[in-house]
Amino acid sequence: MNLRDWFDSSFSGRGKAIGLEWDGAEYTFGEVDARGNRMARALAARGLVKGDRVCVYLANSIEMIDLYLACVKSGLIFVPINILYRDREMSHILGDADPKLLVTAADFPALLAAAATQSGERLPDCGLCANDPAALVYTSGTTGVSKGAILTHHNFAVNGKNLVESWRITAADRLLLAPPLFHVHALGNGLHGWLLAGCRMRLLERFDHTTVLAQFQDFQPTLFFGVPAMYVRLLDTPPEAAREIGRTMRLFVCGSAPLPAQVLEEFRDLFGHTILERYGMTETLMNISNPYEGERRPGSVGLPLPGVVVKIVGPDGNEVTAGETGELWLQGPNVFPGYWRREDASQAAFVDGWFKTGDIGSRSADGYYTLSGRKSDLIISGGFNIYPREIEEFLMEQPEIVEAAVIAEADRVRGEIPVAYIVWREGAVPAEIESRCREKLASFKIPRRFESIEKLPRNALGKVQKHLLCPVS
Ligand code: MLC
Ligand code: AMP
Repeated sequence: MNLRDWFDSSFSGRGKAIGLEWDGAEYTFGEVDARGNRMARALAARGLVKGDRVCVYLANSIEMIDLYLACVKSGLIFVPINILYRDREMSHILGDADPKLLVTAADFPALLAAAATQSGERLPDCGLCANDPAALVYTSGTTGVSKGAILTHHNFAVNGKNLVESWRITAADRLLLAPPLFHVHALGNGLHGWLLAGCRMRLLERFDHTTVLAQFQDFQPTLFFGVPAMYVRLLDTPPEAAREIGRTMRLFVCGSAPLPAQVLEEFRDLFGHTILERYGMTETLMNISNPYEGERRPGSVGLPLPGVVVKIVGPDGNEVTAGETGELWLQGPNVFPGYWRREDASQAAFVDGWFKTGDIGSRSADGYYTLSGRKSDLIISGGFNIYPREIEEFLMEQPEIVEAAVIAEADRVRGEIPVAYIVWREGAVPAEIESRCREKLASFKIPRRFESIEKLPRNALGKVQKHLLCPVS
């Protein structure tokens, strides 16, 4: 099934029901649908046709939803770009995705004005197939260069159906959505869950820990999706307010990075809810989830979602037995077909039809999966992925730096933060190194400390031994 048909059947009969709250205003599903149709016509008027890429560099907003719906409805490929990215990071994506249109906040008023002159009536059929790409979502590869994961209508539809059924999302829910729509967490789970279930959603521009409590109190959601850093922030909620929120909430879901068992337990004491932890990836959307009914096991990501097949493979390429550790390989209708225009990387990502996640974990005798690490030195900070090599390459472009290594350090709120170890050219330690990083890199990638070191520890083959610098504790 393609998403357009599915959204249409979800919209039908709900035209007058309030579907969206954004920036203090309410919108019916009929208005959300018509806005998408108008935007689709405005894009068509600019000459965009099925298969063209639309890069979108926007913070969460109703306009981002308009654009997503417009793309889905007309077979355009939606390419969200992390709003925290700077020119250097964006230019790679723009070159690679080769879009017909880039939409930023600056161009938005003109596009919106054009959309306002269009009809909101149902669009003509555009011959969509289930395997047509709906989005390219860029994910930093182990090489430091990001690759566009092609996500089809079918990938998103299967994922959405799985989540709506597994997490019992219904039209009666009230979803408070705070994570950024440029990642699959908010896009694939939040936006699709909302549209497929036909519930009411209040969209926030971002998770701001100073105002989110007031949002909970005012909106009284039943459903919340967050990364662990958000749950750590919510632990600061005064006990009485937390209990009050807990009374109207139905389900808190967490993912994108490991949720420490202690946070799950402290959260349960405070809010009276056991967070449901699940595991996903840009390339596969959601794979494994703790059950809605049944044991939500602290420290575990749960059981495979319907249709997802998981095997754990040891270093010799053979499947290991329960309790043993190895790399998680996956198959399922949620798994992406490959990377955009990267045949080499796509081939390297699969073995005999199995997608190699790069995540290390084990399965218990009763079928629960636990993740214990990653094959690459990927750092996940607040749910945002950071490939050390990208930062190291930038640092080594600085004339004062001989070499640099970036590693993860444990952080109470963000899980991990990047720290740089730097070998400086003699006598040169520029104070402005941090501001140079800030100018060129997304804020979450900026090393939180710069440690000077005489030389980097290397093994006999010359490979940097990062574990000797400062292990994540
Ligand atoms: C973070 N920052 C933002 C921002 N999010 N700035 C603007 N808009 C946003 N949406 C920046 C701030 O500028 C700041 O930079 C730093 O991040 C921390 O901000 P903070 O206010 O102190 O926030 P904090 O309480 O630390 O929480 C950060 C956070 C953010 C949790 C809100 O990390 C976040 O939104 N994470 C969600 C990431 C996500 O959705 N990942 C899903 C990937 S998909 P500075 O420099 O001032 O410190 C995936 C698959 C799966 O992984 O399984 O889901
Ligand atoms: P991304 O490439 O941004 O989609 O990030 C996907 C990665 O996030 C996965 O490969 C995991 O390493 C990590 N991840 C997602 N959910 C969890 C979780 N519940 N626990 C631990 N790691 C997770």
